[in-house]
Amino acid sequence: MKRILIGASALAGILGSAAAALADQPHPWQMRFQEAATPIMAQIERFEVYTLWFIIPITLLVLALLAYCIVKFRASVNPTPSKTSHNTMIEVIWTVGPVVILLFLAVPSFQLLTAQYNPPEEAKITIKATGNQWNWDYEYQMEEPLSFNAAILQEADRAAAGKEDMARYPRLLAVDNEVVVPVNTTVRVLVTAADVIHAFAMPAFGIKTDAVPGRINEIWFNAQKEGLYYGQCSELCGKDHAFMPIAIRVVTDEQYNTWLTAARTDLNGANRALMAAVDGTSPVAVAGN
Ligand SMILES: [Cu+2]
Repeated sequence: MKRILIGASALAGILGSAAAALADQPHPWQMRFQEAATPIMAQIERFEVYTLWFIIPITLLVLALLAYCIVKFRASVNPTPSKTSHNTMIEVIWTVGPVVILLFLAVPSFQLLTAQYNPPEEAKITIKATGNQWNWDYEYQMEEPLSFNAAILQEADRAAAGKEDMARYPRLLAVDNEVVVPVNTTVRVLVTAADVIHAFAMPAFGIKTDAVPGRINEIWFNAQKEGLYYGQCSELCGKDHAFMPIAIRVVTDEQYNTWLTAARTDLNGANRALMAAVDGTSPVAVAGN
């Protein structure tokens, strides 16, 4: 018995650490959101649960009323149907009730919407993301700008890129050049497109906005957990719409600064050095010891 318990707790530990390492990614049969990495996504999750407290009772109430009416007022036991057409009390209740419910939903909903558009502080980094058919251009807007293209990681390039770990660099989500940002930093993303409408979406950050040619949409995030996060273009944009993922790597300030300096002259080298630094100290490696 004791052995079973030890085995079970070891298994739970392994599953727990594996889950932590992969918390930033979608997984098969996922029913809920990816784990929140920003305060906004946490707020979205809270609002979703809060909304369910209204939706579920209302659905059950309507279902119960329907069932009651179907049984009680069926034709076979009501040969002469009632001619009742108005009831003031019921009409007041079913007008005032929904209004009150909508108010309870509207207030936190507008609070969330306001928070999504108003970063609590001036963004420290501004990155412009331009959607192309079918990849993304990124431009770090600073005195000495840094720009690069990020496309889906081709299976043939996996080994050369050092991205053979399928758990960390999943098929259809991994890219050749990730966006790199420091943890606990407010980042502004200016989203636009060069050809057709795309959409920049990062589920764990709670951001999704259209990338429209000739327009700039502004969003922001403040990732509070290091890791590699994946999103996808979320607007049907042509035949390779499903093949233009978005990958953002959240690292420490120090790792970010080292990467940024190196990336200006050698992006590939900077990415390789960062991967060695980050993947070497990952939760997976620690759990394996
Ligand atoms: Cu697209």
